[in-house]
Amino acid sequence: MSTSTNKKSLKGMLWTWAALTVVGVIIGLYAPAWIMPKSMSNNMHLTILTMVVFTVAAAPVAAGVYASALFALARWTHKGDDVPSAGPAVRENAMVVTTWLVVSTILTVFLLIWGLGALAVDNGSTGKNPLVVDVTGQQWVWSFSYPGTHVSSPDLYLPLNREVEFRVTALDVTHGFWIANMGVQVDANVGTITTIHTTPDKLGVFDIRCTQFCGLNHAFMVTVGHVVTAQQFTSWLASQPQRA
Ligand SMILES: [Cu+2]
Repeated sequence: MSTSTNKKSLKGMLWTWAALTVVGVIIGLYAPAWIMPKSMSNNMHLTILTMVVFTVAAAPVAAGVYASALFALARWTHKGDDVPSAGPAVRENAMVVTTWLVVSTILTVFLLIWGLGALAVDNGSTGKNPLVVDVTGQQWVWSFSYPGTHVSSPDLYLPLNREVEFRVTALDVTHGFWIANMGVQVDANVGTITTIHTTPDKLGVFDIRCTQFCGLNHAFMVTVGHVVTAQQFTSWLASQPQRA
């Protein structure tokens, strides 16, 4: 393959790369909010934002892979009695190799810093009078109790805009406590209490599911939770039977 053909191929590949990058960025900006569960907490806003940032950052990389694969299929193939061509000599090209190394290093370090930062924010407590909820998983139900109130219920009620500290444990086997709408997911282990925080910021109902296979009825270990106003929460608590 001549140098001019190579240059033409490379130019075409760059245009394909640029076009595919634009497609990837558009998908990254709009798809997460559309595909992921509706956000009902501060954690979930951060989770969706993290998906957007990571997808947008990955778009040029994925576009590069697809562009070179498309060109390898379309151009750099053996035709008739031609001498097979391996395409442009990429590995011997210092600029291509250096650019690839520098860009992928910057991307990886950026994602690492973002990930660690998001994890710290996500797991951190604001320390402002959180509502403590004890969560217990057992085959195949969840139960919730509110320390200081003697209330234990199969229903989870949370007041709006108040931080919640879930203290999660299990009675029989390992379960997984998952509120998709709140970006809350943690294993429920026997004999161990694991805490996780969130602040609900939308009124409504949400599903609570188990994410660890825990036996025959694992798939049915699902219940409904409610985010209500502070006033509704107080009256709900008062209406519950008091356990000794
Ligand atoms: Cu399960």
